[in-house]
Amino acid sequence: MPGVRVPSGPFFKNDIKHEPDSCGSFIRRLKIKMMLLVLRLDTLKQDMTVIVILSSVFFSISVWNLGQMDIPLTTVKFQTPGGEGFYVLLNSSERIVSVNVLLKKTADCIRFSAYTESPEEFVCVMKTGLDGCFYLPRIGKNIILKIELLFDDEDLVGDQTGGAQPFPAMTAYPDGRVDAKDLAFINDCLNSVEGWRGWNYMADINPDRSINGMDLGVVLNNLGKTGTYIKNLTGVTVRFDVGGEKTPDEKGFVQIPPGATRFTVMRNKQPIGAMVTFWELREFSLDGYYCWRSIHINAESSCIGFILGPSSGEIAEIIVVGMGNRIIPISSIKGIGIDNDVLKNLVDEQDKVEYPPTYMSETYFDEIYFVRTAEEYLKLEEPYECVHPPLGKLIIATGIAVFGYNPFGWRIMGVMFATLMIPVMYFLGLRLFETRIAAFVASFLWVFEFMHFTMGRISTVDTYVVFFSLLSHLFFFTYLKNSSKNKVDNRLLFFATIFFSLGFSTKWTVLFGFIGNVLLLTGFRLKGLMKNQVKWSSRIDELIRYPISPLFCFLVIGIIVYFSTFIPYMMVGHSLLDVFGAQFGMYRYHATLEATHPFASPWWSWPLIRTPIWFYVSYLWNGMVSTITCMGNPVIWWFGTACLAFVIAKSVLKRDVASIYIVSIFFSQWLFYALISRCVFLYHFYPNVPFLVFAATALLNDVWRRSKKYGFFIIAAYLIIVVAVFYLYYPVISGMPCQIAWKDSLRLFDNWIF
Ligand SMILES: [Ca+2]
Ligand SMILES: [Ca+2]
Ligand SMILES: [Ca+2]
Repeated sequence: MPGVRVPSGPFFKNDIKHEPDSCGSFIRRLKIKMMLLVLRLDTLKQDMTVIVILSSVFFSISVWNLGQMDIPLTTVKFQTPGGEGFYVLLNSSERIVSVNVLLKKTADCIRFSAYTESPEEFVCVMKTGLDGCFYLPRIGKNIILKIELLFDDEDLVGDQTGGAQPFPAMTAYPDGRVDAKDLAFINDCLNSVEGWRGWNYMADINPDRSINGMDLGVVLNNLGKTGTYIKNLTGVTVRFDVGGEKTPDEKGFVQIPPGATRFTVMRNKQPIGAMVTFWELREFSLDGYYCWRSIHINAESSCIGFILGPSSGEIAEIIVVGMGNRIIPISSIKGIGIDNDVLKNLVDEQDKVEYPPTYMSETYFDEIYFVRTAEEYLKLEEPYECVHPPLGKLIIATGIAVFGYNPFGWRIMGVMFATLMIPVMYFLGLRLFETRIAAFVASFLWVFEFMHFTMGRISTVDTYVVFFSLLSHLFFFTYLKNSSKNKVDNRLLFFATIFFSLGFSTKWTVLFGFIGNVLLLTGFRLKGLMKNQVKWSSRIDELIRYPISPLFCFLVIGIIVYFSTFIPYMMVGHSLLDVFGAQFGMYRYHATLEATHPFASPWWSWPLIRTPIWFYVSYLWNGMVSTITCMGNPVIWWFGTACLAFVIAKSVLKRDVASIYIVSIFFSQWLFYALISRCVFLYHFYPNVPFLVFAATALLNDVWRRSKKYGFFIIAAYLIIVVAVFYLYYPVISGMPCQIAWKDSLRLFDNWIF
């Protein structure tokens, strides 16, 4: 590296020579070895070695549990005003804890009502006349009826009670004989009307919503008679007064059409008497993008039915979960007004299901927008998310194209770019401080920085933003530094502008840092011109010669780059006019966004890590949890923030270019957020975290310069603490399952919710 000052070899040798012998030969040998190790950082070959080692470390710890590659992918699409549905049958009646639905995509929500044959959902029982007719009870809209038994024997009319099993939920049901028990039952209910206390639908034999002498008369008429009920329900249908004849499902359930008030049970088109039960439906409304949603059932049943409300969406898989998180095998799935062949996709990939789910097999936080939009770009569908320019989503799409549509594929490009940031940090550190130890410290800290790690693994676009902005800073700073030595290299400015425009094509926020760079560049140039040029006109001429005119030319190229990232947007059927319209749309979105969020935090609180963002949680078994929080490594953030004071002092007192650069870019990228009224999050601070790292590096580098011996141990101690804290927090920044007690012990403040 030309122009880089490095610690010279003899300095160390002298140092080592003067060590007192009392240190012991082992420690002395160890010290010599460590010093030699550091000395090896002296060559470019060692630059690459350090970069490769640090990058490999980061890549390995990021990628090994990034996400599954084999996930349920066959889906069923629903687009319906409601009414259809399906039911799943189990091999036997089991205690069902929950049904879990893997939503592939929902336009709004998938709404449905679910039912089981559990006593908790039983509402009432009634018996039709021999003609199969009865009114629909006034027990709420959300009910389903079930045909239990049939009878075609007139002698059974009036047999309303006295039964034992198999209907544990019901207090009154027939036993096959009309006797004194039935008489007593009707007598008890006498003189009540529907809805009153003591009302029982079973007692209303003559169906007129009141229990009176007529009902009692029927029993008296048939007293002493016996008969047998028919359990075989083949050929049964139910006709409703609003029209439509429905066939019961395998368990006898029949959906009640809206507006119906009466019904008739039929067998082979002939009315027949029936005992009918009514069950409550539970309503659910689910939304999401490739994520699991759990429906609490807690019932004993061998069947679970789903009746769709007005819905639009796609479901990938459904599992039934029993006690102890066990996935209960589904024996079959049947449609209610839906072809059975279509529905098999809901239960065909049971072996690929991770339950309880973790981030390994589903989307979390803003992935629901970015993965979705990336997938849509790949399929040339209308992109869902349009509040940021397309480049970030196109990069995500590249990963999906190579590794397939799965959590690993969604996230791998983020890890790649997060890894590539390590060499950028190294070289920016080298340029800023001109020592290899500083380059090493900066890139080492970057490996173990929480936000860099967490944001690198989530499939959002911030990693690309920071990568491009850092690269842009690297070229800007090199240009600035060279031009202060009167070596103007416009190629550097070109790359600085291009990387800025790539960042700008991902998120507009890189503009803040770019403005900082341009102001700094102009300021430095003007300061130089104030010395050399006397007249203002010639100063302005010079200023236009550079940096303004090359910057302007490169910006034009940058604008072309920016708009070319919209080509895929045009490929899905948008005109150039739409592309311009999208610019205003994006601006309007951010300018008028008034949403609030429990994990939003004011800009000034960011360096303190006051409000980490809780990205994901899934409670597993045995007190384990998979949780992901987005926060900073406190040892880097708090120390780095404190070191900023040192850097500010150095930039003011010593006019040190590197210090001025760190301070200017840090504050230009940060203070812009003071002007923004929309709700902002800790991750908006991400582009500034490298500068906290550089602030910490600046101080450590100074210590190193003053005393190699103490510097070495102070730096080593600091880096060890950083790694130790990273190790402690690894489960909660990665989502690796850990004990809840462990996770809770890491919550140093009440605001640290994860
Ligand atoms: Ca499937
Ligand atoms: Ca009876
Ligand atoms: Ca009656």
